Amino acid sequence: PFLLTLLTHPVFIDGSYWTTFIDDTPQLFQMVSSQNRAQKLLHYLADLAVNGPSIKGQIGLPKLKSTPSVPHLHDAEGNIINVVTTSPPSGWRQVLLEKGPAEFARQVRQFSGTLLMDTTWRDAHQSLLATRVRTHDLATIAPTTAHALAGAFALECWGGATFDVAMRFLHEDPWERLRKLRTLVPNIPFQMLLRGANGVAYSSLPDNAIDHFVKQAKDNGVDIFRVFDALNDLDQLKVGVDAVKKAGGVVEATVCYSGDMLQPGKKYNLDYYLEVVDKIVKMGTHILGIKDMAGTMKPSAARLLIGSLRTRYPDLPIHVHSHDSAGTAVASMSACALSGADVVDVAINSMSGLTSQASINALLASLEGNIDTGINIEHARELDAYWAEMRLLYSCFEADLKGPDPEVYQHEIPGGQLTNLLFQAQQLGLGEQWAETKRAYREANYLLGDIVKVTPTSKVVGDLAQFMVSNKLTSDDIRRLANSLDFPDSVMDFFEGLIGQPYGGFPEPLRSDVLRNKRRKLTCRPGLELEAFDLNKIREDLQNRFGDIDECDIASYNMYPRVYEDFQKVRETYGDLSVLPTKNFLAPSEPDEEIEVTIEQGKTLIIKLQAVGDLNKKTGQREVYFELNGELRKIRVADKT
Ligand code: 3PY
Ligand code: ZN
Repeated sequence: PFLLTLLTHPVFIDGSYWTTFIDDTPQLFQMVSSQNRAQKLLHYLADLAVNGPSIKGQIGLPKLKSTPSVPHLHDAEGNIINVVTTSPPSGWRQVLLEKGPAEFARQVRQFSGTLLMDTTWRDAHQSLLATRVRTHDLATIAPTTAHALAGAFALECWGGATFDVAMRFLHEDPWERLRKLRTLVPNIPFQMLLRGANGVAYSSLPDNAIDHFVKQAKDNGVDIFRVFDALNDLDQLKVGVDAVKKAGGVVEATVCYSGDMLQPGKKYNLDYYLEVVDKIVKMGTHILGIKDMAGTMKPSAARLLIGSLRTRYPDLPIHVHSHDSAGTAVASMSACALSGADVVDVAINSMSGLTSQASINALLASLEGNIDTGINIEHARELDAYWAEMRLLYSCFEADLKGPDPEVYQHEIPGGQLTNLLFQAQQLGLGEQWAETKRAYREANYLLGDIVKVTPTSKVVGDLAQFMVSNKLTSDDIRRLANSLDFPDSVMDFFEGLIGQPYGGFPEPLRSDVLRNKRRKLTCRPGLELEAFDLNKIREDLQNRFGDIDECDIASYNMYPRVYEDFQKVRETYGDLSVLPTKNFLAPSEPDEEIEVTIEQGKTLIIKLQAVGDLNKKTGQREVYFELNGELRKIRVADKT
């Protein structure tokens, strides 16, 4: 019918289409492109109907069968706030936009209470749901969040693993996510997690690629950059810090907190942290970040560390991050707030606890009467109804973790990795080996010299632990046989120095035995050895291969060349999948279920799966029948089951 419309259009008949057709009748070309987009989406839905879920790491189907509903917020009189037609109250972002990073940081320090950062859109789902929360679900709750958390210091919504996972598994453009959320949340600063000289990748990139990436992040909506290095290697950290300074962002240079500093003989003790922070302050930062990625900062350690830093640096804003793996995050964040921290991290209740952050309402309850946070307690509670349903929608990515892990003070596995390793053990049916994996992780850490563990060093320790478990090797075996074993690549990279220099140096003779004559021993930061990327050439290559690309595509390609190429291929085949409701992205639709898909503002498709045809034994294909806006469509897909 569409072709017919086109050919019988008057401009075709009178021949004037040569010169003015596109200009005069853009609606027809929009029709071509939306028909095309609809067709591609039907292909995805047909494939899902025939072959079932294909998202890696997905086990089974979502527990929620409907679309989560958006809760209402109420004002002090009990009236519903219309979050779409009412602008959200102005927030800390307005201070930042009007006054700039330095004055923003000064005012954060001057705030009489303790501010909160909500991690629900990044670390919470990275830690609990394998980073699988999609833009669709973030955008749906964004206008409500802009109202409910208007007083928050920031929303952590980007960086860390979200960048890789968005493209690799969700087939979404992380930059589009950032821009979309930015337009919906004009009042709360956005924070991202930047892995220093690695950007959002797992190893060093040339410095010019980091500068280019950070500039795009800033220009597309990130305000505050939490920059860390996985070994607290300050040369590595400085690459990220300098990039943020150049881009004009708020710098939150961060020291990673490792293990329980109160245990006697710990390598990472108060003196260590004070020394690192002194150097970070000299480097220059708007805000100091303390990042407790395994949740091993006990309340008493929090009092000692934050109290000491507060005394030493009365004017420096301090922002603390932790995980609830040991079950103490609320107590620890509360101790930080009472010891003078300016900002602490929390997550919306249904996305908090376990390996995620402290629950926002639990922390608000603990601080009540003592410390102001600028957050409306009722609004935070009302917002939770959405995430309670959302958690069920993503249930197929959850590890079956039942409660706090008191062993975290021994194994020190970071939050996100803990659930990841447990999930893997459960899927392999090796649940009973879980205790052994944790023991091996602890041993692997000490073999490597008791290193700071967070992406990417946590992968080194995890890989060595799994290598030990699967080959039944003890620490003594590793030391004894090091010069004849084939270690995982990540372990080789670590010992070569490709991840940076650990505090106290590499363990010897293990390093020499592992490396033998296979790898060098780097003594400088790896980025110094990398040749700068030729961004003009990359731009030209990508344009030739993929057509319409922008600076953000270049930045994506620089971080993850293979993942970006695959992402482009999926886009070519299925179009923009981020528009599909999550239930229909993850699970085959029910017969006659009506799927409403808004492919652009004002353009909504109503799709109904009608039937899946019999297998054609000759072609190995099935025909899948849909109704698309009332018209019958037939899609043929290969049956791969
Ligand atoms: C990451 O690097 O992705 C982290 O979340 C570290 O905590
Ligand atoms: Zn974290």
